[in-house]
Amino acid sequence: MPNRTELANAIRALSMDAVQQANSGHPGMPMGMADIAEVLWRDYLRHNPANPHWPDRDRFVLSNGHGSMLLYSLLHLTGYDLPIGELRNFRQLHSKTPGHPEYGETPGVETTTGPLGQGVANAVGMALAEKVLADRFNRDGHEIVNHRTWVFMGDGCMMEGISHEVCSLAGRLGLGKLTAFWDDNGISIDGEVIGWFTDDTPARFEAYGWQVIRGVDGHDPVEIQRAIDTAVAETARPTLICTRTVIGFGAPNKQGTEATHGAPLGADEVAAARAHLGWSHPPFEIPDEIYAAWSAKAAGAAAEAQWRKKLDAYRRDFGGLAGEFERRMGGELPDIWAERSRAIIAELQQKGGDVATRKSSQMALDSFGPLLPELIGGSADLAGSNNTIWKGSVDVNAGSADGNYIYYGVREFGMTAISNGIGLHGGFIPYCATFLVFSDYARNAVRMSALMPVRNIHVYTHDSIGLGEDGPTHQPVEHVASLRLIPRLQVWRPCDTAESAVAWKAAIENRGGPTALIFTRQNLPHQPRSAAQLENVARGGYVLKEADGEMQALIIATGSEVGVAVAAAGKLSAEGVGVRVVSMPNPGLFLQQDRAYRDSVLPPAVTARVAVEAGVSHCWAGLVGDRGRVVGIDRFGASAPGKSLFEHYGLTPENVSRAVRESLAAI
Ligand SMILES: Cc1ncc(C[n+]2csc(CCOP(=O)(O)OP(=O)(O)O)c2C)c(N)n1
Ligand SMILES: [Mg+2]
Repeated sequence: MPNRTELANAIRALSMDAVQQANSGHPGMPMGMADIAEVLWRDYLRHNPANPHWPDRDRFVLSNGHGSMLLYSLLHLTGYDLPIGELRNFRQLHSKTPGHPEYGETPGVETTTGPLGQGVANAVGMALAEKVLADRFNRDGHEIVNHRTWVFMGDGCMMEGISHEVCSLAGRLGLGKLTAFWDDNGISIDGEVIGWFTDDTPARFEAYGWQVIRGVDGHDPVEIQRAIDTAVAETARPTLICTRTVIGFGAPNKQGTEATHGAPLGADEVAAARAHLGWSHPPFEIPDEIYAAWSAKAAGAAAEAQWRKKLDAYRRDFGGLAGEFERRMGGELPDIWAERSRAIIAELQQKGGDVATRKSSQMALDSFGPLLPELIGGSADLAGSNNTIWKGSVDVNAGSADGNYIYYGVREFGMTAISNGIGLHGGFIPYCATFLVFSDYARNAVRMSALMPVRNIHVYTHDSIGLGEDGPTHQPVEHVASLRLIPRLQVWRPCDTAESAVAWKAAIENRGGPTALIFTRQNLPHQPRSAAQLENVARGGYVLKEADGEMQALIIATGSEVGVAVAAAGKLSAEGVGVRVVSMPNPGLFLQQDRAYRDSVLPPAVTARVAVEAGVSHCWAGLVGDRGRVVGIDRFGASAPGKSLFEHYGLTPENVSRAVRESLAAI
């Protein structure tokens, strides 16, 4: 039986060899954290390599994702479907071993990491999801939800502000099954961190309400084991284990320096490390007895089988709940969803009413929410403004987590990345909210939700100058356009209650990815629609108002400008100009419709076109064409009542009609 050091050295060898082979990558962290990983993965982590999706598995997150070879080595050695050929192909096109761990690319990778600090935020979301799910489904003697979340983080994760946001909240929420390991190696890319990072990290985490285990030798398996035992014994607080390590451990001339962080060690140093570690095997060759000692296949299969037995017993006693648990973990919507959601949209269309779309959003939640116990949301301290609390909202807190509403505090980035983690965990449809202008604070987590992709509903209210007096700091101008730039992100800017409900429905049904829902602060007029028009909202753009008489021009509008467009069309009609109004709450989705549909909405022969949107104008150029005009806002807003700003910036029926006349004159 190989000893622990030899087992850890298998990680070191695979990591330095793969980086050397790729001539690119980060050997230092995997070599430094190998001993910690060996103890955690072989003695504690409950996982089944044959089934990476087993619901009650422990979650492991590599927040310092540059050390991806650590994770790939672990997955390979313990028996996941990640053959040695994939490690040889580290960082190559179409390999399952991308530069940083990517969700969906490699079996066993729970989240995409690399943007430092977000992994720990995802882990907080996963631990929170576990706690909420456990409080919902577990019954006396039937603990069907009982797993832990483990996360590795480096100095970089600690320095990133998001770690403050999320670890603070994790402490408040008492996430006792979350354990973080801080790779305290004193090094980041620019050198010894003493020049820029001298926080008292243990005291910081104690101040958050965490259990902190200080001064663990990250190369001593006995100390590591003792620390993990202490973490597991604590149920009310998350635990930070501070492990002192040597980056690049085992590379005799480079260890302990930034030289090992993100570059191949070089052939000479790799050879020297082999000699130093006593690892005599050629690259990518692992002796059978080391594979045997690492394999988690038998233990993993047994752990899952034992859990399945528990689930069977649960099903016998609580059949309905068991079915609900399986439905939710499978990501299926309730049977009644399709029919009821359609009916709800028809009812809201009927009901009418001039309301702010942020209120429409809440009406959608009030209607859809009772059908969806998996819906879990919150706002970054703007619940009353974002209207994220609906009549079925129940707070989640440390003592009782059986709820569906999270008070995230003023933590937009942390909230969004936590919400990604909840989505990744499974069993939930998460939403999170703030003012649209602060989507920038959250932006990289929005991007990550699209990159992975994971279902997460980003709710943004106060969507333009229309919010008024708070002024340009709070008035988004470029935000809708910039969200539309993120591949795969569905972006909806609805114009009234019915469109808002359709947008919510689409977001809920967007199982494979994220959606941004953009709502106003100010009231908007209700738009009448036929059943066929209502049906077409889901196509992202549709004819809202047909031209009176011959169609001479088109106006395309979104959100709060749809009412302006309708009024402009009315004015023009009175003057004998026939104008069609197209409402386009989701231009990206509209552009994915088939050509016949697109041409039926925007007939190519009609080249007099105006787009109107209270934001930057350039994204409409393609749809309006050479002869078209865009009424938008290509500068910052101002502090004044919203109505006067709409006039000041020319978002008026008069100005839009003028633009239509200009466009007509250009053809
Ligand atoms: C948000 C973000 N900023 C910058 C980087 C680039 N980067 C990758 S690793 C790293 C330094 C990390 O230091 P540490 O966590 O101590 O890693 P170690 O060198 O100890 O492995 C930086 C700046 C990144 N990946 N993510
Ligand atoms: Mg470091």
